[in-house]
Amino acid sequence: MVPGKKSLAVAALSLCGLGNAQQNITSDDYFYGQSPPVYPSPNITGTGDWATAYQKAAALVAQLTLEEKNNLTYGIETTDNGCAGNIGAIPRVGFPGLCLQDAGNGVRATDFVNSYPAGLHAAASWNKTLAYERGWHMAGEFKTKGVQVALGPVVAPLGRLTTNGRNWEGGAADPYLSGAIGAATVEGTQDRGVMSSVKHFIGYEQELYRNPTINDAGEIAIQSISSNIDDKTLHELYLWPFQDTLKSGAANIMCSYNRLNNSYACQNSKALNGLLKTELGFQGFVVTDWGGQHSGVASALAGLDMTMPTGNNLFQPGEHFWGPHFTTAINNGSVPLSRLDDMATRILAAWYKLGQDSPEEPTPGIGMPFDISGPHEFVSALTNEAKPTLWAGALEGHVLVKNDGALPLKCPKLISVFGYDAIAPPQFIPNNAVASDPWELGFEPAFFQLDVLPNSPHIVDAPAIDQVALNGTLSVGGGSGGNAGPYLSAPLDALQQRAYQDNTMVQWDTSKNLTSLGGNRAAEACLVFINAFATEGVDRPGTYDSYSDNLVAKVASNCSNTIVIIHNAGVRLVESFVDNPNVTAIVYAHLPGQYSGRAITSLLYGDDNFSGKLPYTVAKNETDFPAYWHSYGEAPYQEFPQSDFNEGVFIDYRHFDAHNITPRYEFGFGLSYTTFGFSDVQVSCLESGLDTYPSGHIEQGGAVDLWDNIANVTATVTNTGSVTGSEVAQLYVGIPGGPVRQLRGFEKVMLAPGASSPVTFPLTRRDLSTWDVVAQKWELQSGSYHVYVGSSSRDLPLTASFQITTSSS
Ligand SMILES: *[C@@H]1O[C@H](CO)[C@@H](O)[C@H](O)[C@H]1NC(C)=O
Ligand SMILES: *[C@@H]1O[C@H](CO)[C@@H](O)[C@H](O)[C@H]1NC(C)=O
Ligand SMILES: *[C@@H]1O[C@H](CO)[C@@H](O)[C@H](O)[C@H]1NC(C)=O
Ligand SMILES: *[C@@H]1O[C@H](CO)[C@@H](O)[C@H](O)[C@H]1NC(C)=O
Ligand SMILES: *[C@@H]1O[C@H](CO)[C@@H](O)[C@H](O)[C@H]1NC(C)=O
Ligand SMILES: *[C@@H]1O[C@H](CO)[C@@H](O)[C@H](O)[C@H]1NC(C)=O
Ligand SMILES: *[C@@H]1O[C@H](CO)[C@@H](O)[C@H](O)[C@H]1NC(C)=O
Ligand SMILES: *[C@@H]1O[C@H](CO)[C@@H](O)[C@H](O)[C@H]1NC(C)=O
Ligand SMILES: *[C@@H]1O[C@H](CO)[C@@H](O)[C@H](O)[C@H]1NC(C)=O
Ligand SMILES: *[C@@H]1O[C@H](CO)[C@@H](O)[C@H](O)[C@H]1NC(C)=O
Ligand SMILES: *[C@@H]1O[C@H](CO)[C@@H](O)[C@H](O)[C@H]1NC(C)=O
Ligand SMILES: CC(=O)N[C@H]1CO[C@H](CO)[C@@H](O)[C@@H]1O
Repeated sequence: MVPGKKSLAVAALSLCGLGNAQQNITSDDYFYGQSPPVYPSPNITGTGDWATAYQKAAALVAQLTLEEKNNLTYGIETTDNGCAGNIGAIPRVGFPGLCLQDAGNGVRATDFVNSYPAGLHAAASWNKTLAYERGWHMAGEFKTKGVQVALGPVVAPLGRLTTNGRNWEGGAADPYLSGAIGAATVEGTQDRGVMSSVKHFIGYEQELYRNPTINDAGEIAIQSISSNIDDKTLHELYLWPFQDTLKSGAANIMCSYNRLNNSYACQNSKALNGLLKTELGFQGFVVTDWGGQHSGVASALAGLDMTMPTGNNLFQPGEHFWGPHFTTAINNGSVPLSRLDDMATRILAAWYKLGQDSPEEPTPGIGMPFDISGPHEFVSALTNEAKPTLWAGALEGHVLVKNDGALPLKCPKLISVFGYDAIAPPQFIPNNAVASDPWELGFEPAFFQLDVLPNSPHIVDAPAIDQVALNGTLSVGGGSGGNAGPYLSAPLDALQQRAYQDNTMVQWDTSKNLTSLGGNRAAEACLVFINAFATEGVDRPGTYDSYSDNLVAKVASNCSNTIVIIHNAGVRLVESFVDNPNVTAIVYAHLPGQYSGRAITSLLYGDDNFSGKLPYTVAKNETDFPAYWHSYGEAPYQEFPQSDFNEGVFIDYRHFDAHNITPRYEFGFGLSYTTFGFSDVQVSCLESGLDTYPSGHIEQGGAVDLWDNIANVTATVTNTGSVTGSEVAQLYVGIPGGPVRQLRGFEKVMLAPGASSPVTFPLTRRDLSTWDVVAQKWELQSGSYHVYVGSSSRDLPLTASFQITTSSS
């Protein structure tokens, strides 16, 4: 394919005209027109706090030659600096280049860095301060290692698909929670002078068919999955968290692999020129996901600014899109020079805005681990100052969902420990650049019989894997979101350490085919560690597996105090054992990072209190979820697989509420060793000034008056139990005409026994509006707004309501 072919949306054909579908679709011409054309690509304007950076960037770009400007837009391959992506230096003007590196759990593919709790774990903490600190300390390590752009955080996938293999990287199946945690992460990261690359823009909700499938002749046989999303759903659900991170200053956005309304996300003009650069006023640059570019001229005109890892077509070797030859398209007028100027200005403005022009900025490049010839040999990013955040982060993402008095453990004389997930994996040797995350290190699970086969003919993008990581405790998921820390605290090791303190005896059997039940002595508590694995490149084959369920059943059959701990990289159903009277406690331990064992031990013994809440719904049955399996290519679209987001905004708890389905554990749920009471709900709402929108003034993040404070809800939380604990007070709002209720505020407070604290939830215009597809703007609704405050999406003891009247009604 030559650059520019299949570029603009030209014809408006509709899927409706297909009749009885006799004819298979073999050309993507058929799909043109489904994503509206939005051209030309908006220039950076330097609005808001981008003014100075924009001026500096424009001045530098004015000095650059065509080739130098072009060089800023595409990645170059190096063999010696270890970065996932590199932008070359322009020594003539003192620009040292950029290093772009994975990702969400800490610096990937190197040594002497920490392995942080995963995005899912951070979301389960519901602690914005902690998310900020996690971003800040992670970024310190990126900086020390010589990275300018950290390839995270993840706010897409949002978690539409229950079995998505990457839900653990972001993890909140709600745009408000995802946006709040994502925005705090961006602030922490960028305050440290490292750019966030918020990903993956947009509609990236399944791994199957995320990339084109190549046939034996080297041709593209199947195009990427198309996420077909209506305008209202896109705004109210999938764009929302991106908007929050842009408002927080995100300097970089990564466009995704999938197509959106059949147009590839990295050349979708409606998404990039329209939503991102016009409606949300984005000032920074858009980079492709690695290999996400599928055209040259078309992607440039649609708003793409940088391509990675090179300008070559990764799917058709020998062909190129951008790169050294892209200047031809500028010289012959296919792409206006002003577009290239804008790409270069956006990239350099982001660089100036983050202060990366400082002489203190480390040379780009992390160096190859243990490679003494590399530029950064033996650079340790490990510090004492990061430890409290790693520790708090590991603790707060654990969610206790069942406790029949089994926990906390009280100086037990004898405990038994079971399960493949209790022990450290057999290998941990991060001695080369490619084998330096758990997936590549061999923490991967062994194959065994799948319990639940996905409803798809084949998995094309990665080898099929099983549901569990059998080889040892799961502290992080697989793929580019994972990384390896300096050491790993496994549960059994930490429990043994704790036993020392109490003179406890520990029995264990972590053999894969449990052959004993811990000897002949009845333990006071039997701890069973199981997991639910997920990795990039493949969706999960299910959300429960009979191997682990049988393991729990076997232990519980002979132990009346069986405590189940699940390291889960996504939703994990528990129906086979949740009602077993011998299963006295269940913990969703998520993916805590390197302090995993110490954290769960401290929580099990009550040295620290549980304070996490589920950032997703756990159903009683998989059929209760609105979108459980991924979509695949069905005739007549088998070459162009389609995923229709027909459920609209009704994912996760919005779906369970709308259809009155009782979940096993609802969104927002989590127990503590203490109890909390809620009282004194009050609402104050502006009575005038509600019709001024839109003012027309757009800064990065969108129209500035979307962030006007329209109402406040206040309440009081009291610790009614006997130990100190933290509660996440949650605010849900029912907007007239919208879902029953949607999360619109949360505050986590720590309280001593008997203590009370006020909580305030400020509500913005956007929080209280719905997206009007005709007016193309957010609109407050006239009518009665219902307000709910409590400890989960279904435990909401406080209710109130207030009226909004707009003149348009
Ligand atoms: C369309 O594709 C399906 C599945 O590959 C095949 O069974 C069918 O025969 C094809 N129809 C036509 C008209 O080619
Ligand atoms: C996708 O198509 C829907 C339905 O026509 C439309 O509402 C929406 O704006 C389109 N979005 C994009 C990004 O093309
Ligand atoms: C971008 O700026 C250039 C230079 O001022 C101008 O020629 C071009 O028309 C602008 N593009 C848009 C879309 O405003
Ligand atoms: C542009 O990048 C290429 C590839 O790294 C390099 O060979 C060339 O010297 C660069 N050109 C300029 C003018 O810096
Ligand atoms: C201009 O150059 C581009 C890139 O090589 C090519 O795709 C396009 O066909 C050329 N256009 C003209 C009018 O020559
Ligand atoms: C594992 O357990 C199964 C059934 O419980 C049994 O049939 C099998 O022989 C066991 N394998 C080993 C190696 O003990
Ligand atoms: C069950 O536990 C008892 C102690 O309560 C022990 O004597 C017995 O051996 C255990 N059964 C098995 C099958 O391990
Ligand atoms: C519970 O455990 C006891 C042994 O402590 C055992 O006798 C009983 O059968 C178990 N019950 C179930 C439902 O497994
Ligand atoms: C869900 O329901 C189906 C059909 O009744 C059943 O086969 C399956 O085991 C159930 N899943 C769970 C987790 O109970
Ligand atoms: C919300 O509370 C803040 C802080 O107390 C106050 O400044 C603001 O005016 C309040 N807004 C409304 C709409 O009551
Ligand atoms: C939230 O995290 C911060 C930073 O780790 C911590 O200081 C604070 O205590 C946490 N908040 C609650 C309520 O637990
Ligand atoms: C790296 C590693 O130890 N992998 C092992 C995981 O477990 C399976 C099944 O027990 C082994 O076959 C692998 O060698």
